[in-house]
Amino acid sequence: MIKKLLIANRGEIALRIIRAARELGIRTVAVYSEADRASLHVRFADEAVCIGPAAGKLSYLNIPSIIAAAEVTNADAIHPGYGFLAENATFAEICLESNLTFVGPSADSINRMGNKSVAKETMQAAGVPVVPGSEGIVESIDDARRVAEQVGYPVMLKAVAGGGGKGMRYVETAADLDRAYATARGEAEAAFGNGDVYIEKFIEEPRHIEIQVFADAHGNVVHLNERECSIQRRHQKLIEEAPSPIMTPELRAAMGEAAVKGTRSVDYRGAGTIEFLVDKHRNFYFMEMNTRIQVEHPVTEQSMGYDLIQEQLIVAAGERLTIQQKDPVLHSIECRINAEDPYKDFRPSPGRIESLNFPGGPGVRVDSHIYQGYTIPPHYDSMVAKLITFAPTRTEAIAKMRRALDEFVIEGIETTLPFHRKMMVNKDFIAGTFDTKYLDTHDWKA
Ligand code: MV4
Repeated sequence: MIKKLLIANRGEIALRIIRAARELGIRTVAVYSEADRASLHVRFADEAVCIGPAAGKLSYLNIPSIIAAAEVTNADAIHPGYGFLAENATFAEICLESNLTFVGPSADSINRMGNKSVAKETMQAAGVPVVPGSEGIVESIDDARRVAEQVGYPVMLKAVAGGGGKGMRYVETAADLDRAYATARGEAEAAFGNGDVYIEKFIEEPRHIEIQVFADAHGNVVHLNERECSIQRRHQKLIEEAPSPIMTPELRAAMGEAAVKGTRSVDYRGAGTIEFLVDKHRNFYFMEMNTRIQVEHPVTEQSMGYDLIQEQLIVAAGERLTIQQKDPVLHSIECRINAEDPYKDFRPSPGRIESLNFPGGPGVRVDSHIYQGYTIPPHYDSMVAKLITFAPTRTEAIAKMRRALDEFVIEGIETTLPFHRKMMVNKDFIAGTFDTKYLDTHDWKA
């Protein structure tokens, strides 16, 4: 087993990983930037090493500095968390060369899923349904026009180097294609240094439903059912739940089987997520594979009764999976509490937490790194807490969430708490009849 784990991250996920490691008897090393000296992950780890100035590029993305911290502390493994270096194939490779276990898939798996067009072809070859569109990238505007006519408008142009909504263009009709093709290529080139794009038929009013997968180094692959992630704003998820309110046993079996096939076909190891678009007829299409643990992993943990971070550490050490594929046990919902003002277009609101009360009681979990007197630095992500509830039914999980949101006090900064309080009494949310466009087309305050 791993003896000493370095956590190459900050905030709530760093704390979450320290907690999982400690329960397994694994020693922990925190790394931190100059802006994070007063962070809880620094206090709760067995050791802590400063790796650079506040800017992410100079600290949490600084590979030589992180590897040096692992070497001076004699760590034997690195957990990258999510964001930062979590899906950086070069980092995974350097860990391997430095005799450090990277808690995640191989550099090769990361690379194969990082190019979105290659990922799509790989999944299609494995028998996973994909959105009709170009075979690989479109080589020219003529190629683009031909494919778009063939699949029918509207279509989407997507950057092969993109993902999560970056480098995407909606194309309503043939008259818009020339301009959209040029801007998509230009944006992708500027953002990723790779202007290549591919085309897909546009799926109307889709839901974003993803399947959690897990694989060990012995050829065992399981799925842990779905998470519903359609409540998003500008491609930022705000509420997630497991199971999805639209799921049927048949659809779950079909999506789960597709996810396992896809995972097997890339020789995957560790925790991964297969993202699907689901249309109103409950057809599902592969979108992307995330080769990391995700922010919303707690809803799967609470729905299934497993510790996914511990499972990552177990399979990274070369041991067999200890979790089993099975139906969901409980319903779980997560609200992301961000330091943002929902009344001012979700503008960031960093600053000092003057007073704080976390909710508690049965069926309530808070994953957070904040404390009274803590100052949220302006340099990083605005998420300050995840509030998770779980109960036998969705109705009960929502009731618990309302009660927990009422107990949650954060003073000194603006947060998304008022948004969540409103959503938990929203009739479309309660009915489960929302798609990915919901927050961009409905005023949450109404
Ligand atoms: C789509 C789509 C409709 N049709 N692809 C957005 C995130 C990126 N991973 C892919 N996205 C979409 N791809 C086709 N062919 C609609 C979206 C989309 C979306 C997807 C998931 C969650 C929220 C979304 C919000 C707007 C658009």
